[in-house]
Amino acid sequence: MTYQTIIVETAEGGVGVIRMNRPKALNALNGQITDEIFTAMEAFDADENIGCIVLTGSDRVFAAGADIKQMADSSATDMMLGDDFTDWSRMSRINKPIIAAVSGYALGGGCEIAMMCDMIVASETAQFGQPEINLGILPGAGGTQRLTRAVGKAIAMEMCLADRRLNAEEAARYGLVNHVFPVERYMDETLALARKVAGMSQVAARLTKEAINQSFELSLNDGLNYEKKNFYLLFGTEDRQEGMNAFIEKRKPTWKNR
Ligand code: DAK
Repeated sequence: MTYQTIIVETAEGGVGVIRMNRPKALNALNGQITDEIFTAMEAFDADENIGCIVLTGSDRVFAAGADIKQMADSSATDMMLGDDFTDWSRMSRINKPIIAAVSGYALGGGCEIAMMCDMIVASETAQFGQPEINLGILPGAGGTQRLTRAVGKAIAMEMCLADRRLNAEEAARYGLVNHVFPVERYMDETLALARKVAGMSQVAARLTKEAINQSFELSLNDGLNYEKKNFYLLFGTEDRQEGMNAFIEKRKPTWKNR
Protein backbone atom coordinates (compact mmCIF):
# COMPACT_ATOMS: atom_id res chain seq x y z
CA MET A 1 0.00 0.00 0.00
CA THR A 2 1.36 3.45 -0.87
CA TYR A 3 0.44 6.36 1.30
CA GLN A 4 0.43 10.07 0.45
CA THR A 5 -0.02 11.71 3.84
CA ILE A 6 1.80 9.39 6.21
CA ILE A 7 5.20 7.68 6.29
CA VAL A 8 5.12 4.10 7.47
CA GLU A 9 8.23 2.31 8.69
CA THR A 10 9.19 -0.60 10.86
CA ALA A 11 11.76 -0.07 13.59
CA GLU A 12 14.00 -2.52 15.40
CA GLY A 13 12.35 -4.90 17.85
CA GLY A 14 8.92 -5.34 16.26
CA VAL A 15 7.79 -1.71 16.30
CA GLY A 16 5.61 -0.21 13.57
CA VAL A 17 5.92 3.56 13.14
CA ILE A 18 3.30 5.79 11.51
CA ARG A 19 4.41 9.38 10.93
CA MET A 20 1.76 11.93 9.97
CA ASN A 21 3.15 13.98 7.10
CA ARG A 22 1.05 16.93 5.91
CA PRO A 23 3.55 19.59 6.98
CA LYS A 24 1.98 22.50 5.07
CA ALA A 25 -1.33 21.96 6.88
CA LEU A 26 0.34 21.19 10.24
CA ASN A 27 -0.86 17.58 9.91
CA ALA A 28 -4.51 18.69 9.91
CA LEU A 29 -6.59 15.54 9.98
CA ASN A 30 -8.68 15.29 6.83
CA GLY A 31 -10.43 12.17 5.57
CA GLN A 32 -7.40 11.01 3.61
CA ILE A 33 -4.85 11.16 6.42
CA THR A 34 -7.18 9.57 9.00
CA ASP A 35 -8.07 6.81 6.53
CA GLU A 36 -4.36 6.22 5.86
CA ILE A 37 -3.49 6.24 9.59
CA PHE A 38 -6.21 3.72 10.45
CA THR A 39 -5.40 1.55 7.40
CA ALA A 40 -1.71 1.44 8.40
CA MET A 41 -2.66 0.64 12.00
CA GLU A 42 -4.92 -2.19 10.84
CA ALA A 43 -2.06 -3.58 8.71
CA PHE A 44 0.37 -3.49 11.66
CA ASP A 45 -2.31 -5.04 13.87
CA ALA A 46 -2.53 -7.99 11.46
CA ASP A 47 1.26 -8.34 11.18
CA GLU A 48 2.67 -10.97 13.57
CA ASN A 49 6.11 -9.35 13.43
CA ILE A 50 4.81 -6.14 14.98
CA GLY A 51 4.17 -5.98 18.73
CA CYS A 52 3.66 -2.25 19.26
CA ILE A 53 2.64 0.72 17.09
CA VAL A 54 3.96 4.29 17.40
CA LEU A 55 1.96 7.25 16.03
CA THR A 56 3.91 10.47 15.63
CA GLY A 57 4.15 13.72 13.67
CA SER A 58 7.10 16.08 13.29
CA ASP A 59 9.09 17.87 15.96
CA ARG A 60 7.04 21.03 15.23
CA VAL A 61 3.56 19.54 15.20
CA PHE A 62 1.85 16.31 16.14
CA ALA A 63 -1.45 17.41 14.59
CA ALA A 64 -3.27 20.76 14.65
CA GLY A 65 -6.70 19.14 14.71
CA ALA A 66 -9.28 18.07 12.21
CA ASP A 67 -9.02 19.87 8.90
CA ILE A 68 -11.07 23.03 9.40
CA LYS A 69 -11.01 23.80 5.66
CA GLN A 70 -12.49 20.38 4.90
CA MET A 71 -15.15 20.72 7.60
CA ALA A 72 -16.08 24.33 6.84
CA ASP A 73 -18.86 23.54 4.36
CA SER A 74 -20.07 20.30 5.92
CA SER A 75 -23.65 19.89 7.09
CA ALA A 76 -24.66 17.96 10.20
CA THR A 77 -25.62 15.06 7.95
CA ASP A 78 -22.26 15.15 6.14
CA MET A 79 -20.48 14.90 9.48
CA MET A 80 -22.80 12.20 10.79
CA LEU A 81 -22.47 10.03 7.69
CA GLY A 82 -18.71 10.53 7.81
CA ASP A 83 -18.34 10.76 4.05
CA ASP A 84 -15.54 13.30 4.35
CA PHE A 85 -14.52 12.22 7.72
CA THR A 86 -13.37 8.65 8.18
CA ASP A 87 -14.85 6.58 10.98
CA TRP A 88 -12.48 7.26 13.89
CA SER A 89 -13.84 4.30 15.85
CA ARG A 90 -11.64 2.09 13.61
CA MET A 91 -8.79 3.04 15.93
CA SER A 92 -10.61 1.66 18.99
CA ARG A 93 -10.58 -1.75 17.33
CA ILE A 94 -6.77 -1.98 17.13
CA ASN A 95 -5.69 -4.76 19.49
CA LYS A 96 -1.97 -4.01 19.68
CA PRO A 97 -0.64 -1.34 22.04
CA ILE A 98 -0.25 2.11 20.46
CA ILE A 99 2.06 4.83 21.77
CA ALA A 100 1.76 8.47 20.67
CA ALA A 101 5.04 10.37 20.40
CA VAL A 102 3.93 14.00 20.63
CA SER A 103 6.02 17.10 19.93
CA GLY A 104 4.63 20.58 19.30
CA TYR A 105 0.92 21.14 18.76
CA ALA A 106 -1.58 18.43 19.67
CA LEU A 107 -4.79 20.40 19.28
CA GLY A 108 -8.42 19.43 18.83
CA GLY A 109 -8.53 16.15 16.93
CA GLY A 110 -4.72 16.01 17.33
CA CYS A 111 -5.09 15.87 21.10
CA GLU A 112 -7.98 13.42 20.69
CA ILE A 113 -6.08 11.00 18.43
CA ALA A 114 -3.17 11.09 20.93
CA MET A 115 -5.62 10.24 23.72
CA MET A 116 -6.95 7.32 21.66
CA CYS A 117 -3.44 5.85 21.89
CA ASP A 118 -2.62 3.70 24.93
CA MET A 119 0.30 5.82 26.15
CA ILE A 120 1.68 9.24 25.30
CA VAL A 121 5.35 10.24 25.32
CA ALA A 122 5.85 13.99 24.90
CA SER A 123 8.70 16.28 23.97
CA GLU A 124 9.23 19.39 26.10
CA THR A 125 7.62 21.47 23.34
CA ALA A 126 4.35 19.52 23.30
CA GLN A 127 1.19 21.55 23.73
CA PHE A 128 -2.19 19.88 24.33
CA GLY A 129 -5.45 21.71 23.76
CA GLN A 130 -9.10 21.48 22.73
CA PRO A 131 -9.66 24.83 21.02
CA GLU A 132 -12.85 23.79 19.17
CA ILE A 133 -14.94 26.32 21.12
CA ASN A 134 -13.15 29.08 19.18
CA LEU A 135 -14.81 27.64 16.05
CA GLY A 136 -18.26 27.45 17.61
CA ILE A 137 -18.12 23.67 18.01
CA LEU A 138 -17.11 21.23 20.71
CA PRO A 139 -14.64 18.33 20.63
CA GLY A 140 -16.07 15.47 18.60
CA ALA A 141 -13.64 12.58 19.12
CA GLY A 142 -13.18 12.22 22.85
CA GLY A 143 -12.16 15.68 24.07
CA THR A 144 -15.05 15.89 26.51
CA GLN A 145 -14.86 12.22 27.53
CA ARG A 146 -11.30 10.79 27.42
CA LEU A 147 -9.78 14.14 28.44
CA THR A 148 -12.09 14.42 31.47
CA ARG A 149 -11.20 10.91 32.56
CA ALA A 150 -7.50 11.68 32.13
CA VAL A 151 -7.15 15.13 33.71
CA GLY A 152 -10.36 15.52 35.74
CA LYS A 153 -13.39 17.79 35.33
CA ALA A 154 -11.90 21.13 36.34
CA ILE A 155 -8.99 21.09 33.89
CA ALA A 156 -11.07 19.51 31.09
CA MET A 157 -13.71 22.22 31.50
CA GLU A 158 -11.07 24.95 31.32
CA MET A 159 -9.43 23.38 28.26
CA CYS A 160 -12.73 22.95 26.40
CA LEU A 161 -14.46 26.17 27.54
CA ALA A 162 -11.56 28.63 27.72
CA ASP A 163 -9.04 27.06 25.31
CA ARG A 164 -6.53 26.47 28.08
CA ARG A 165 -3.48 24.71 26.64
CA LEU A 166 -1.39 22.30 28.70
CA ASN A 167 2.34 22.32 28.24
CA ALA A 168 4.20 19.02 28.46
CA GLU A 169 5.08 19.36 32.13
CA GLU A 170 1.45 20.17 33.05
CA ALA A 171 0.19 17.30 30.90
CA ALA A 172 2.51 14.94 32.79
CA ARG A 173 1.42 16.36 36.15
CA TYR A 174 -2.27 15.85 35.29
CA GLY A 175 -1.71 12.28 34.09
CA LEU A 176 -2.31 12.88 30.39
CA VAL A 177 1.18 11.80 29.33
CA ASN A 178 3.57 9.11 30.56
CA HIS A 179 6.90 10.87 30.05
CA VAL A 180 8.41 14.14 28.92
CA PHE A 181 11.82 14.29 27.21
CA PRO A 182 13.86 16.96 25.44
CA VAL A 183 12.91 17.25 21.79
CA GLU A 184 16.17 15.58 20.72
CA ARG A 185 15.32 12.47 22.74
CA TYR A 186 11.54 11.94 22.81
CA MET A 187 11.47 9.77 19.68
CA ASP A 188 14.33 7.49 20.77
CA GLU A 189 12.73 7.15 24.19
CA THR A 190 9.35 6.34 22.62
CA LEU A 191 10.96 3.68 20.44
CA ALA A 192 12.69 2.20 23.49
CA LEU A 193 9.37 1.99 25.34
CA ALA A 194 7.70 0.54 22.24
CA ARG A 195 10.45 -2.09 21.91
CA LYS A 196 9.90 -3.08 25.52
CA VAL A 197 6.15 -3.52 24.94
CA ALA A 198 6.75 -5.32 21.62
CA GLY A 199 9.05 -7.75 23.44
CA MET A 200 6.18 -9.08 25.56
CA SER A 201 3.82 -11.91 24.63
CA GLN A 202 1.37 -10.46 22.12
CA VAL A 203 -1.53 -12.47 23.47
CA ALA A 204 -0.86 -11.28 27.03
CA ALA A 205 -0.48 -7.69 25.83
CA ARG A 206 -3.71 -7.86 23.86
CA LEU A 207 -5.79 -9.16 26.75
CA THR A 208 -4.14 -6.68 29.15
CA LYS A 209 -4.94 -3.69 26.90
CA GLU A 210 -8.49 -4.95 26.49
CA ALA A 211 -9.00 -5.34 30.26
CA ILE A 212 -7.65 -1.87 31.06
CA ASN A 213 -9.89 -0.31 28.41
CA GLN A 214 -12.89 -2.13 29.87
CA SER A 215 -12.31 -0.23 33.13
CA PHE A 216 -13.77 2.81 31.34
CA GLU A 217 -16.89 0.92 30.30
CA LEU A 218 -17.79 -1.33 33.23
CA SER A 219 -18.61 -1.12 36.94
CA LEU A 220 -15.76 -2.16 39.25
CA ASN A 221 -17.33 -5.55 39.85
CA ASP A 222 -17.96 -6.23 36.16
CA GLY A 223 -14.44 -5.00 35.38
CA LEU A 224 -12.91 -7.32 37.98
CA ASN A 225 -14.86 -10.22 36.47
CA TYR A 226 -13.67 -9.23 32.98
CA GLU A 227 -10.07 -9.11 34.21
CA LYS A 228 -10.42 -12.52 35.87
CA LYS A 229 -11.81 -14.09 32.68
CA ASN A 230 -8.87 -12.73 30.66
CA PHE A 231 -6.51 -13.97 33.38
CA TYR A 232 -7.97 -17.49 33.18
CA LEU A 233 -7.89 -17.34 29.37
CA LEU A 234 -4.13 -16.74 29.42
CA PHE A 235 -3.68 -20.01 31.31
CA GLY A 236 -4.67 -21.69 28.07
CA THR A 237 -1.78 -20.17 26.13
CA GLU A 238 1.65 -21.56 25.28
CA ASP A 239 3.15 -18.20 26.23
CA ARG A 240 1.89 -18.47 29.82
CA GLN A 241 3.59 -21.88 30.14
CA GLU A 242 6.77 -20.54 28.53
CA GLY A 243 6.82 -17.40 30.71
CA MET A 244 6.56 -19.36 33.93
CA ASN A 245 9.03 -22.06 32.79
CA ALA A 246 11.51 -19.36 31.79
CA PHE A 247 11.24 -17.73 35.21
CA ILE A 248 11.85 -21.02 37.00
CA GLU A 249 14.72 -21.95 34.67
CA LYS A 250 16.24 -18.45 35.05
CA ARG A 251 16.25 -17.66 31.33
CA LYS A 252 14.51 -15.26 28.97
CA PRO A 253 11.18 -16.46 27.58
CA THR A 254 10.76 -17.11 23.87
CA TRP A 255 7.24 -16.08 22.99
CA LYS A 256 5.20 -17.82 20.32
CA ASN A 257 2.33 -15.36 20.62
CA ARG A 258 0.05 -18.35 20.94
N1 DAK B 1 -7.17 22.68 9.68
C1 DAK B 1 -6.77 23.11 8.46
N2 DAK B 1 -5.66 23.83 8.24
C2 DAK B 1 -4.89 24.11 9.31
C3 DAK B 1 -5.22 23.69 10.62
C4 DAK B 1 -6.44 22.92 10.78
N3 DAK B 1 -6.83 22.42 11.94
N4 DAK B 1 -4.28 24.14 11.47
C5 DAK B 1 -3.39 24.80 10.71
N5 DAK B 1 -3.74 24.78 9.42
C6 DAK B 1 -3.05 25.38 8.29
C7 DAK B 1 -3.23 26.90 8.28
O1 DAK B 1 -4.46 27.26 7.70
C8 DAK B 1 -2.03 27.32 7.46
O2 DAK B 1 -2.32 27.09 6.10
P1 DAK B 1 -2.00 28.22 4.96
O3 DAK B 1 -2.68 29.45 5.42
O4 DAK B 1 -0.51 28.30 5.00
O5 DAK B 1 -2.55 27.62 3.71
C9 DAK B 1 -0.96 26.33 7.87
O6 DAK B 1 -1.65 25.19 8.41
C10 DAK B 1 -0.03 26.87 8.93
O7 DAK B 1 -0.82 27.32 10.01
P2 DAK B 1 -0.60 28.75 10.72
O8 DAK B 1 -0.12 29.77 9.73
O9 DAK B 1 -1.86 29.07 11.46
O10 DAK B 1 0.59 28.41 11.72
P3 DAK B 1 0.90 29.10 13.12
O11 DAK B 1 2.23 28.54 13.52
O12 DAK B 1 0.74 30.57 13.05
O13 DAK B 1 -0.21 28.57 14.12
C11 DAK B 1 -1.63 26.86 15.15
C12 DAK B 1 -0.27 27.22 14.46
C13 DAK B 1 -1.66 25.36 15.32
C14 DAK B 1 -1.68 27.54 16.53
C15 DAK B 1 -2.80 27.39 14.28
O14 DAK B 1 -2.61 26.91 12.95
C16 DAK B 1 -4.14 26.93 14.75
O15 DAK B 1 -4.70 27.49 15.70
N6 DAK B 1 -4.73 25.92 14.06
C17 DAK B 1 -6.08 25.47 14.31
C18 DAK B 1 -6.15 24.67 15.59
C19 DAK B 1 -7.58 24.20 15.87
O16 DAK B 1 -8.51 25.03 16.02
N7 DAK B 1 -7.81 22.87 15.94
C20 DAK B 1 -9.10 22.31 16.19
C21 DAK B 1 -9.81 22.01 14.87
S1 DAK B 1 -11.45 21.27 15.11
C22 DAK B 1 -14.49 14.09 14.81
C23 DAK B 1 -13.13 13.90 14.87
C24 DAK B 1 -12.31 14.98 15.15
C25 DAK B 1 -12.83 16.24 15.33
C26 DAK B 1 -14.17 16.42 15.28
C27 DAK B 1 -15.03 15.33 14.98
N8 DAK B 1 -15.35 13.01 14.50
C28 DAK B 1 -14.77 11.68 14.31
C29 DAK B 1 -16.76 13.17 14.46
C30 DAK B 1 -11.91 17.34 15.58
C31 DAK B 1 -12.19 18.67 15.38
C32 DAK B 1 -11.08 19.63 15.42
O17 DAK B 1 -9.95 19.26 15.63
